Amino acid sequence: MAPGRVTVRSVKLTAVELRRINLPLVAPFRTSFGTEVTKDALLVRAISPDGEGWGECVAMDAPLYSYEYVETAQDVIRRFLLPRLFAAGEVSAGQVAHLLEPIKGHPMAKAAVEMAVLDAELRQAGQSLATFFGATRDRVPSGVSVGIQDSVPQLLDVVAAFLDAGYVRIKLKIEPGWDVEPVQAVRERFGDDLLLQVDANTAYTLGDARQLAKLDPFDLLLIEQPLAEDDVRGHAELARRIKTPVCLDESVTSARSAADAIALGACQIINVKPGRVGGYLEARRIAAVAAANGVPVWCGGMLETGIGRGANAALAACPEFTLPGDVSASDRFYARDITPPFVLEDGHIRVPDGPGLGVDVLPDILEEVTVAVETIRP
Ligand code: NPQ
Ligand code: MG
Repeated sequence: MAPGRVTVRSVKLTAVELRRINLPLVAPFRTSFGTEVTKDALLVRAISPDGEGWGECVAMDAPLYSYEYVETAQDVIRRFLLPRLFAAGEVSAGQVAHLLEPIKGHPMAKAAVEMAVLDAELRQAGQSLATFFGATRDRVPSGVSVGIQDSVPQLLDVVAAFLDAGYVRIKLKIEPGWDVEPVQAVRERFGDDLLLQVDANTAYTLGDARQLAKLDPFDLLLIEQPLAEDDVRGHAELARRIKTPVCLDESVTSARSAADAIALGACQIINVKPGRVGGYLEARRIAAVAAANGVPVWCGGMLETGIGRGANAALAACPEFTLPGDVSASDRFYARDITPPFVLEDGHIRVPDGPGLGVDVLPDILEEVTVAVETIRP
C-alpha cells in the first residue's frame, strides 16, 4: 500500500435496504425436500457516507433445507440484527458476528448482514474479497448439482448437457427410491473417470445403511448429508458401514461443530456454505479447521444470484478448497441474473478481482425483479 494511504476498516451505516427479489429458475429444481420453481431472495444493501455494500441471504422461501426462511431472516434482521449494528456506531465486518452473538441462531440472516458490511468495507479499501480471503487462484473448477428427474433417460440427457457445457463434476440429488439406479446409469453412460457425487439432503436414516452401501461399487467422491441434521453420531456410524466418503452439509453449523464432527468421525469431507454457518468469516475458519485435520472442503451453493455466486467463487479460490464446488455458471439456474452472468470457461468460473465482491448489480434488471423494498435507519 502506498505511504500515506489509510486503509478504511470500518463502515458507518446510515441506512440498510432490505430488498426482496423473485427470479424464475430455468427449470424446476427437485431435491429430497421439495421442488423449487422460482427463487425468492433477500438482498441486503449497506449504505454508508463512503459507499455501499451488498449482501445476499440464502434462506429459502420455506424452511425445507434448514429452519430459516426468507421472512424470518428479514424479520430478525430488521428487529434484532440491524439495531445492534446501528448502536455500535462504526462497524467492521470482523466485529459483526460478535455484536450479533446474543441473538440466537439465524445464521443465514447474520451472514447476509456481515456480507454487506464486508463488501462495503472492502470497496472502501479497494481490496477484493478474494485477496482478503487469501485466495490463491483466479478461476475455480465448476461443479453442478443435478435435481431429481422423472426418469433415468431424462437424467442422462440432463447430465450429458451439463458435461457438454464443460462442468467438471456432477452431483446427483438422491432420495429413497432414486439412488442406486440413477448412479449406476450415469456411471455406465459416462464412465469411471467422471467426477461423481450424491446429495441426500437428510432423506435417509441409519436403518438405510445397507441400501446406501449399494452405492459403494460406483466410486463416488462422496455422499453428502445422508442423515438428519442433528444425527452426527449416526453419520459416524454410517461412515464405518459404507465405503463412500461421508460429507456433511446441513450438520455443520459452525467451526466448533465442524471440529466436533471431525473428531467423532462423522465426516471425511465438508461442504462449506457461508450462509449456513453465519458468514464468510466463519466459513474461512471452518476451512482452516478442516485443513488442519486433513479434511478436504468444497464450496456449496444455494442458488445464489451473481452477488452470492461471486463471493462463493472467491471463497472456493482459497487453498483449502481442494474439491470442485457447486459454483456453477449463472445460467445453470437463471436466464437473466441481477449481475453480469458468470460463465463457464473451460469448466471454470472466473474469480472476481474488483474491490469488494467485484460484482456490479444491474439496476434495470434489479428493479424489474424486485417485489418489495424496505429501508431501515438508525
Ligand atoms: C445443497 N444446493 O447442497 C443445496 C440445496 C438447495 C445446489 O444442491 C432454493 C434455495 C432452492 C436454496 C434447493 C444445491 C434450493 C436451495 C436446494 C438449496 O444441499
Ligand atoms: Mg447439500
